[in-house]
Amino acid sequence: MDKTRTPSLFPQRKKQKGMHPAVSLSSCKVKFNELVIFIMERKMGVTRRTFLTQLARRKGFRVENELSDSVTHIVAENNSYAEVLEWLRGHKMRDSSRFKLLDISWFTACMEAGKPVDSEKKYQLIVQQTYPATSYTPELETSSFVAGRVSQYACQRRTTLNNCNKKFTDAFEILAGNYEFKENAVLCLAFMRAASVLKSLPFTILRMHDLEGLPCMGDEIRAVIEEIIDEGESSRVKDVLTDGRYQSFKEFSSVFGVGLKTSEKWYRMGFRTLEDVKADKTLKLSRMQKAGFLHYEDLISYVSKVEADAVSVIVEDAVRTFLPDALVTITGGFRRGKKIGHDVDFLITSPELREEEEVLHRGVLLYYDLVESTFEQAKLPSRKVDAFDHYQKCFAILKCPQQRVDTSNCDTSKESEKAKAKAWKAIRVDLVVSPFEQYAYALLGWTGSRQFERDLRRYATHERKMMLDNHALYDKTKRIFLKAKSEDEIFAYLGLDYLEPWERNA
Ligand code: DCT
Ligand code: MG
Repeated sequence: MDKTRTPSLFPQRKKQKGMHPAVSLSSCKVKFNELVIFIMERKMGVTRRTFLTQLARRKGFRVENELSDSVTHIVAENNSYAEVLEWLRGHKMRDSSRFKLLDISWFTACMEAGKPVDSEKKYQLIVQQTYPATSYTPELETSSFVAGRVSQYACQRRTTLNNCNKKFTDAFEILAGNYEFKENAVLCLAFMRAASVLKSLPFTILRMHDLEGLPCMGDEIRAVIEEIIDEGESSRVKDVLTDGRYQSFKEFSSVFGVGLKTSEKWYRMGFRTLEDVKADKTLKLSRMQKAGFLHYEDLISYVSKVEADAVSVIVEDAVRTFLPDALVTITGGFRRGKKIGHDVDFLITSPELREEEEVLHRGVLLYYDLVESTFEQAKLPSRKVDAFDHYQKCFAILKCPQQRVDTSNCDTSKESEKAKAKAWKAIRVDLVVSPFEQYAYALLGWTGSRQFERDLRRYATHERKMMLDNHALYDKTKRIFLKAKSEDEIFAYLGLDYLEPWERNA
């Protein structure tokens, strides 16, 4: 179960009134004199507040109905630090330092323990004051943060591109990449998950204490963080970056069409660099790899937003020639607000969609690898969190007119001179065609990030007994497919708060 949710022991709304006889202050013996609790009704409602008050009193806690001078602990639910302060000001309480301002999770922990638990940092409503100058954003100043409430699922965390912990997440991603090259899926995932958690934090980790209460922070992860805090860098990351095998795999897999299997094969054959590979004229390359080598320089340089927009125009024009009412949507990183990407992803649909194959048409494509649709109606969603979908899709390289940017006083190297001379740039484009009824699922699946998608499926399976993939959502309890017209509806079926695309950068 998701540990961050309030246990069902404390219902959000008590339906039957009078289940517990009213407990007055005098009828319960106070066992814990050292603290006096006040529960804020704001956003909680009177019924739930009464229920919690009575529960605490029965367990020997002193809970005041009014915000009197004797109160030491204020408990709030779904209120940010700023909201609590505002509320206190409205009640003529200017000095909030007199109280501990605590999240409901502290109260829950006390009830479970049957005694006061330490009001440690993870339960406190606080203003994060640890932003370094570079990542400080004023809107975060007023937000509240409760570490114990950070979900283990990326789909329950709002993750924007404002990463305050890049120093750590970059290191984790290098280590995860190395574990992937070594086919150690468990450690690869552990580092990816930890990176994803840190990306969602509204503050920078400055000391080990800051990790308290956060999910996915195992011993290996902590050791790396500790070293970076103490030494400024990780010796493990340094070792990986200077490791010959890692360097070769990194170089090999930078070629379009080269994955883990080919990298391994080339390494086993004694190749160490792409120059070695190219020098072997007997080596058989796939069509994709040949295109990858041919357009290598263009493809390893990032695609900018300006270029992505230009590609959009080309793709839309091309698709509309065949399907005048087609809906062409940018997905992937650009939909999540990224300014650069390794490719541009598109989802294409139309209420009129019949002959799909016409959509994925040649014309402007320098290379394309067409994958026909393999979708079967009424087939259950895949169980695998990383499974690929069955849409007709096309991994293509598109010939895109160079987007002129003023580089007059920048780079004058030979390479850039060569690039300027070329009127076009090769850009990797993924085109996916979905039937109109599956559009919402396809959009959600192709927007990413990968970690977000993995956790969304994991969440559906483990928390909701549902099966989700890029085509459908299946409720195993009710044994029905849930139809959705928008991403909103899918979040709602899963009982999740809606996350905007730019909050899915997990
Ligand atoms: N996707 C996924 N699982 C995969 C591959 C992709 O769920 N194994 C989804 C999530 C992102 C989307 O498809 C597009 O994939 P990429 O282009 O690889 O990712 P991106 O987020 O767009 O990253 P980049 O900016 O590097 O293109
Ligand atoms: Mg992409």
